[in-house]
Amino acid sequence: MKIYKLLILSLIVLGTTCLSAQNPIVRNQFSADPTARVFNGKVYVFPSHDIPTPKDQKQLRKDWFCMADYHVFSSDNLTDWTDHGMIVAQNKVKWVDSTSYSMWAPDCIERNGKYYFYFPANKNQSDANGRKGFGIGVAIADKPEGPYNPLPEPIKGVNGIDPNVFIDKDGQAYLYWALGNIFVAKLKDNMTELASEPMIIANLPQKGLKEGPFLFERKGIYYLTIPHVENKIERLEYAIGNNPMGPFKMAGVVMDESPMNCWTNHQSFVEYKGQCYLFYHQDAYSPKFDKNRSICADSLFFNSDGTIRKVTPTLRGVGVTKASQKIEIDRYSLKSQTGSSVAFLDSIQTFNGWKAILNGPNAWIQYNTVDFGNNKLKKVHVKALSENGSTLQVRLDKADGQLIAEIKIPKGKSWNTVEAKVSKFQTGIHNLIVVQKDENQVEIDWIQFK
Ligand code: FUB
Repeated sequence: MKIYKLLILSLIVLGTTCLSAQNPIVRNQFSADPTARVFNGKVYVFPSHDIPTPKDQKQLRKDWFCMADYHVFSSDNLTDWTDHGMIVAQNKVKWVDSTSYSMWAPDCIERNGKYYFYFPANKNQSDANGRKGFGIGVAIADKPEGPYNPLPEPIKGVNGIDPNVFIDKDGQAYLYWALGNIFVAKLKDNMTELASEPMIIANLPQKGLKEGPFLFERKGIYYLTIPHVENKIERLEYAIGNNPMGPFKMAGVVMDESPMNCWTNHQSFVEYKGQCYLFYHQDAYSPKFDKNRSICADSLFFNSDGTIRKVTPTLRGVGVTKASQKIEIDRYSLKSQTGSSVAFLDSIQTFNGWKAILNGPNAWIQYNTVDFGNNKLKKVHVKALSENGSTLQVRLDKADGQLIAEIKIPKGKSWNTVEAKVSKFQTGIHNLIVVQKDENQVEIDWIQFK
């Protein structure tokens, strides 16, 4: 119980409640540009949906973004996500060029019981000013998961991508979007028309691409967050102000450039059950082609002066994992400096996920925040492979913490699910550590308690 108490204590000090889902959170398709919102007590994520370029679509660039529709996902524990299926598709919106595969970063907001889904896409006709390019459309639903009814025209007066909508405490709604600069305009109460002329937001970096605005307010401070190319690829930056239309002043970096070299990033911020989270994307399932991306979430903390503490992307992500679920320890929190690594189970079928590899005496890998519950779990199952056979120890809280099971992985060239006895069960939430006891390489897919 010690770690659990420590967790609670540190949360009290930070003034927040921390849950600590594995990244990436969508595991059966590519997903990018996540906008997370809390509706009716659940977190809903509205990402864009990357796909590999269909071979028969000769008009499309093979090295570019390819997106034909949107899905919405929800969770009430940030660990288990439900895909509610496709909500808007390019061939179902009257004004969208249905051969453009250009359904980029969306947003969704609730007003008076209606859900307004904003999305950019290429127009199939020029507007009154002779402009084609990207427009921003709205689809409306009675429930966050839809069905959504797309309006027949895009919003008049808006050319650009990456819509974001903010409703201030006085009820005024604002639409932000990007096209070289970051733009803002007031929205009418109907949420589908501009109520003011678009204005370029001043004082943002002049050099380097900026896009993907997301604005939120906390304790009277308005945070305008953007992906910006300061060097070679995008990083997440923010500016602060005391009005939703600015002026804003650049205030820092929320997340550095992707360690995996993913050229884009795209953010949203949400508070859920007292904890703030940053949703963003990387290219975890497609490390060689960064236009097929995957969304992630990590906890976010503020300093007492309102500045944002930089977020380091993790594999572990957020949420509590039940000990009775298959625990993918390759989404580790910590690992030994030597003898431990992670690799795809199948480098072609990357959605099969990853494996942890331990290769050295005392190599270990740690997965935090596992809930063992109150009822005694008697067995542990491990899916593992070891050509020469190996012994694993399962410990709690730290590499030399309480030993709860020892598992002998038999010699063999194929994967086995091996069962062992839990010798010392402990209730509550613990960090789980798997330690190798010999020098024979062992690969681990998952571990589960029964
Ligand atoms: O997903 C396509 C584009 O990449 C988005 O609209 C940008 O924000 C960037 O993430």
